[in-house]
Amino acid sequence: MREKLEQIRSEALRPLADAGTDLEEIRVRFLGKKGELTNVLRSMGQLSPEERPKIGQLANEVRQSIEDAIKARTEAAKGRALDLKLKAEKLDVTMPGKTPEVGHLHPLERVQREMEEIFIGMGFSIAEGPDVEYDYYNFQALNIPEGHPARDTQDTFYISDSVLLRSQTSPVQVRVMEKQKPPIRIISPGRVYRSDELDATHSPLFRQMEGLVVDKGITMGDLKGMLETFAKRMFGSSTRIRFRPHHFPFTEPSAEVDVSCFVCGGCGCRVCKGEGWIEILGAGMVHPFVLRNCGIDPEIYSGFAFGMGIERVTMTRYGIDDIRLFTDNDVRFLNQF
Ligand code: 2NM
Repeated sequence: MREKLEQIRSEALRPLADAGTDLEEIRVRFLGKKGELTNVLRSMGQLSPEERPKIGQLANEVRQSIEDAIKARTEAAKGRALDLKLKAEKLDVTMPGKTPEVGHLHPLERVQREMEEIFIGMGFSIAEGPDVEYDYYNFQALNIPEGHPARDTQDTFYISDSVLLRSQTSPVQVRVMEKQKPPIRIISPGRVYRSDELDATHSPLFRQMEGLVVDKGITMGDLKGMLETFAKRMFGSSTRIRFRPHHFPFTEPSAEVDVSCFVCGGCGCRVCKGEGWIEILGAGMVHPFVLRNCGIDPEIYSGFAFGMGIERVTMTRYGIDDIRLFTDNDVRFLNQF
């Protein structure tokens, strides 16, 4: 029996020296319920009382040595697995991080929001309306009847005889005046359409921001003061404004408004083309006919209105010389903002 035990010990330990051995298989084969060592222990009843404790002790030693060997092998295997895992998942904390690509607002959107903030700061609300409009709201209500020459300079795209793509955002203001009693203080930013040929300074689709204030006792002085505040906030605190007489069918009197060049301060440079002034908007006192068309009594109320192109303001602000850059989708251009 002694030899049998020694044989079990060497047979069990031999394969344990080999890294590929299945440890569980060894455990079951030698130490399991029907294992070889267990079989020997079961037959110990045949031994003499003197021999029994000695063989028992040896059997325990053999069991212990096999258990120890299996345990050592298990630990070693675990260590190896951990080594492999650590190697595979090695993290070099000194590596430069991957900067996530974060987009940003399109320059037109940015300038539009900046303009909105300035007007909101002066008590204006934002009004919106449909891009597809009735001829009535886009022209007739604004004192531009059929056959009026202003229809040529604001020629747009017609969906039918009476439905078109708006050529300005004034129809939004007509709709507000129809619905709301003065005081009214709104801006209407949005897309407008004109059947112009695309070139460096014209586009059949561009953005406008118009403004409208209607109340008792509103004067040209209110218009000037408000526009001056806007110009200073938009182009810098030393900016001055200048009114030049003009004609719009929907305002009387009307003016074109220039801002002093924010690059040269008025001396003349590349940005203002030597003028010292840059034209940025049109404005005037809302024509009494327009007020009346919208159900507002011009004997009681007066108002001013203004309109400007957002592309134009953005091009002036950043020295951009071609309106097509805004829609070319060239990231070399867009990433500069
Ligand atoms: C401009 C210039 C001058 C204007 C007029 C109106 C309305 F609806 F009140 F009559 N809205 N916007 C206006 C006046 C627009 O754009 C160059």
